[in-house]
Amino acid sequence: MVATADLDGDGQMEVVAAAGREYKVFDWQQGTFVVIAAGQAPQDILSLTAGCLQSDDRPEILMGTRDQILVYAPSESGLTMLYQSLLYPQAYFRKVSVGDVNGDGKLEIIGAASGAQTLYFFGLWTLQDRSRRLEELGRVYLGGLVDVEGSGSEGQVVAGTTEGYVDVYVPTALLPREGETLYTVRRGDSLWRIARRFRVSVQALVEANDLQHPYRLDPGQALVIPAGRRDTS
Ligand SMILES: [Ca+2]
Ligand SMILES: [Ca+2]
Repeated sequence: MVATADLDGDGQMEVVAAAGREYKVFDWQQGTFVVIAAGQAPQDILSLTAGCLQSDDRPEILMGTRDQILVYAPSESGLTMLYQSLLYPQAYFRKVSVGDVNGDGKLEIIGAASGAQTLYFFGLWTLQDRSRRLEELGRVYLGGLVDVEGSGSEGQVVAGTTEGYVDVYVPTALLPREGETLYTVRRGDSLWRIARRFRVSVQALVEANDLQHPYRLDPGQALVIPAGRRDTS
């Protein structure tokens, strides 16, 4: 399978080809395709596409494997893996696509996992320590799932199933947006303490995460911290 993208920003497309675990990047030079980089993914590459997740003009290469989604970016040595999702055992990400699903102007990754029969949404997210991670933003179970295509507009995703193509309703209000922070709940945390630390109201936290009374938090749970008066000290 192949994907094309102008990885080095010279105005000319490079071609990324993948077979098994191996990938190669080809550049058109003096009338012929020349291999300029090659490498191996941790598992067989089941899907491949290009998209600008971090900025408008420098595309990343996205790969789906059996258990996860990987994001590669051009580097001196060819392609370097920048981000990887958590492991989703036997999910089989057979199609990856990009689209601005939540309408914040930033692209999300949409992964169609034929094994899990689930559409997963991922975004590059800034954590409380300012590092970035490829974070799951949401998921939709869809029986017979085989394909997905993100459209560039809010909430619209078209999925292919064994029955044909369907428009998928994505609960976009629950997907975090640019400017918000993801916080991973630690042992001993309470909503009140988290709200105080990030200088937001408890009510804002409850609404941003659609929490139900009595607001029990589990260690490891991801919370969206709404944009606004965040502590930047
Ligand atoms: Ca190029
Ligand atoms: Ca977006």
